[in-house]
Amino acid sequence: MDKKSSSILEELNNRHVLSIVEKYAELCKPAKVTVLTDSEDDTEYVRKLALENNEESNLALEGHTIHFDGYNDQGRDKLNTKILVPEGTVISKYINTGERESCLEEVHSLMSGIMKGKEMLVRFFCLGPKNSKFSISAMQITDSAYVAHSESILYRPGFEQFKTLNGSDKFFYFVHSAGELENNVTKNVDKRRIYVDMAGDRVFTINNQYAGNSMGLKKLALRLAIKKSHQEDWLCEHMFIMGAKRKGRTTYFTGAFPSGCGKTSTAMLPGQTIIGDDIAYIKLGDDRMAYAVNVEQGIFGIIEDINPKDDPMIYEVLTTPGEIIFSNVLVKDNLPYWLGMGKELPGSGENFSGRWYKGKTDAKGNTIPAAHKNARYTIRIKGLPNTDPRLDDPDGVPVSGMIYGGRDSDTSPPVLESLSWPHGVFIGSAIESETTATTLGKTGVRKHNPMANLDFLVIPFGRYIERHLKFGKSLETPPKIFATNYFLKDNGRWLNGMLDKKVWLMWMEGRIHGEFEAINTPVGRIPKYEDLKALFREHLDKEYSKEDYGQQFSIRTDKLLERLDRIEEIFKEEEDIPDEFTNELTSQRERLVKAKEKYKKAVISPFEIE
Ligand code: SPV
Ligand code: MN
Repeated sequence: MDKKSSSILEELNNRHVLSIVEKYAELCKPAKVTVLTDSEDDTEYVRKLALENNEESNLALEGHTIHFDGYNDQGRDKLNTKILVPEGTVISKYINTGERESCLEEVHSLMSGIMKGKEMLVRFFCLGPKNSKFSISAMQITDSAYVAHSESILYRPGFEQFKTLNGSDKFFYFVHSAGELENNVTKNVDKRRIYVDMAGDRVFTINNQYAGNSMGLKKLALRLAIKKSHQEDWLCEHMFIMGAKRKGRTTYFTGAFPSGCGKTSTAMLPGQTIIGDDIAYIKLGDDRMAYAVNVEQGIFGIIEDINPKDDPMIYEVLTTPGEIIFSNVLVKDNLPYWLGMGKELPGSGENFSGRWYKGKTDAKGNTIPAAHKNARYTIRIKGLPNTDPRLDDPDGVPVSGMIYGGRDSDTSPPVLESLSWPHGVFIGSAIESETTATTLGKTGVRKHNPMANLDFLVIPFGRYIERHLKFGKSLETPPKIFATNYFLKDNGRWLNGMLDKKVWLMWMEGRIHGEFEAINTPVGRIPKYEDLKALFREHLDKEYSKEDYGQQFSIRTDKLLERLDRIEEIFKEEEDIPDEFTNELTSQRERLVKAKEKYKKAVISPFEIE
């Protein structure tokens, strides 16, 4: 460690920070340790280092760089992500755990000398806005300048805030190493480990580069924060935060969608404002309303299908100079290309498989696409044309609506409103989605994903649900809870256009302000045809037919009952599920069965419902 770094550390006057840095420098044996502050010079240092290391390369437009992750490191590794717990502890069948002592021993032994010849970077961040009761301090140790660079785009600087800790150990920390590299990507993916140490408020993550695995502040901190939220009675959610604009007012929504279900594109809908697209801390305000802050200040978004027609704003940003890290796209003549960008891709170039040409196959004989389905872009929110002015508000924004978005082709209507907060909690807990490429493994399998937070839960379902139920009760006016499904199909054909979600959002906004009537169905309240027709005309200049409405908003009782059976099966195996929740499930079933009898058919048209 050079003099400058030592004196930066001294400035913090925190023996916990000091001993962690010393411990991991000694264990990982980097050639050099560099400690960084919030200064622009230090940020620039990291940017340059990523280029010098070849973790990133410059693209044609000013500020654009490309980073590749290894061929087998293109999504979150669920199998090797473990929550460390004392021996004999089972959190849930769905939560992967490891015995704490032996896992710590294992990961520490794998970390021995892992940074040989590399530079260890130490950075400080603030999860949430600065000077806010929401926020959590976090220290990142990494040997990847790409990780450090991504974090300076995605997170608020926190060195100054660390000083205000006054020497306490109230912070999260993350130790990451990409491990040995081959052609600039992690070589030993078989030794990939992501161990979340709840008791130590820390995570060790090694032999990976994909940001969902490597970046401590994103999904790793989310897990630690969920534990904290349960100790302190608030909600820590896998949710976007956005401002819906209508009639000159701004109404704030949060939304939880499993990966690849339209979360970022909802948060970035044209004409609305964005606060965050991924993680929200939600607390009770002094006025007994729910308030939310974005934990992040940037977007690590899926780039597939971003094109001028469906996502005009992000497309514009991605094709304009400015600080952007592209990952796992196709690069040809220093320009990035991705799937679904609305133009023909070149037949060759460089991608996540190295030199790529059309028809190239991998070791297993599978055809390698031009760009990965989980290719991403990393940008700052500030500077986007639709940034909400309250992005950094330390008090957060009042939440009037919460949206749970699933992905199914044949069960749920495009939008519905829950009957109450507990019914909404039930709806959120029952989200299902077909798997996408954001995690490793097969795609297209229907998976249950409560509150889109399953991958990050570190406490039993029952307690998590109970927390939501209680939180609603503590509020004077709980947010209205809605469910969306953008993925209905008929014979393989999508029933909705990409931008139809704007109409659903406007309807939800209006419901919050008591402006539209709704139809009560067994599963919740749905829009009336005339209201949607007018909204389609006003916002998309589109004729919305009665036939489309009838098909989209039919109540498919059999399909809905099948889903209830699946959900019940899952929750039956969980301990301490609150009665209130079980009652919601039972009454939902009763309502569906009754409706089926009353209308004497399985699929009930919204025009028939009284
Ligand atoms: C998600 O998959 O939910 C993401 C990207 O937001 S990742 O960083 O991989 O979690
Ligand atoms: Mn996410």
